[in-house]
Amino acid sequence: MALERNVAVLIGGVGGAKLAVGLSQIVPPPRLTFIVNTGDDFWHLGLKICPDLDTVMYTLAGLVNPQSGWGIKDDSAIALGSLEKNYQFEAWFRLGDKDLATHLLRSHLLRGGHSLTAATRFLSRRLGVKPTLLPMCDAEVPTVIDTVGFGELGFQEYFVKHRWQPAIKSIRHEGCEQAVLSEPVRSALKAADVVLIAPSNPWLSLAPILSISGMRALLAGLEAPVVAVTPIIAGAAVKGPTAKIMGELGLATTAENAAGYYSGIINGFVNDVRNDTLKLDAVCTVRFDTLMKNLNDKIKLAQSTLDWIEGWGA
Ligand code: FO1
Repeated sequence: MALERNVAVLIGGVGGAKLAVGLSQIVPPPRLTFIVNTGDDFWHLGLKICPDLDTVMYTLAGLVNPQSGWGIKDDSAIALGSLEKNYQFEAWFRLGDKDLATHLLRSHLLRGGHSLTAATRFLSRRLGVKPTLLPMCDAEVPTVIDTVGFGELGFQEYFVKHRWQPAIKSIRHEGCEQAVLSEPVRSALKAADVVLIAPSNPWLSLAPILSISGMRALLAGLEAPVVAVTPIIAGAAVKGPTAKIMGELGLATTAENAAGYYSGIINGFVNDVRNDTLKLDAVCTVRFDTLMKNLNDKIKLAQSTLDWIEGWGA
């Protein structure tokens, strides 16, 4: 039945991209839209870098570096090496040569007056990505992290330069009140039969999407089910700083606390079989194996989730 439904997915980077692969195998491309976090974006060396958009794009194009989960596989770093060797430039943000081509072209398109939505469509289509990829909005809404010891840091300074080690005091999304939902994002959500929230970091990857003015209200007002997949398995995150951040925010690392973050938005939550059973107010829950180690796991989780939601109407 999944084949007959429009599916829109709110998604961050590496963790979410695994579910994206599963969904892309079972939902026809015209029915599948990914609304991607751009809070991690920044201008670096004069280039616009959109890490989560690129991670989802490269993953769906079959180009992603399987070791890191970001960047392009078998890439070289000749340009970066030259910056370091010839110019003593501190290249803390690793940009491969093939990856640089994406940033060059995107920056060129943006400087030529195209929106990020249009530039993303151009790049993803050229790489053969069939589902629709949309940035969460066209305005820049950079995530700024107030830390203990280092003050406010831009997202990539916090995440890459400081290897997400500084403790977080608070997180803000600069310009989120002025940013508006793009028409393609609004239409994709309104046309969706199911909205999924990928198992990305709620505080770093999903919060920027939810911060755009009008987004929470739109989601809360949808008739379609809105279902999140747990980013927490057996008291830990599969990868990255989710558990550490929950601790810094005074939250125990439980699926219940992750689900609580989406309260008022979701009416379904896919928990993991390794977690305790949850009872959430006004939210249907189910437990599946959400650990996606291979392609089969990714397809299975995507299929089970859509089948489970389909069963609600039965
Ligand atoms: N992550 C790192 O840990 N180190 C890097 O040097 C790095 C470079 C990089 C370049 C392009 C790109 O699209 C992503 C890159 N990432 C890097 C990953 C990325 O910054 C983070 O994983 C996300 O922002 C968090 O979702």
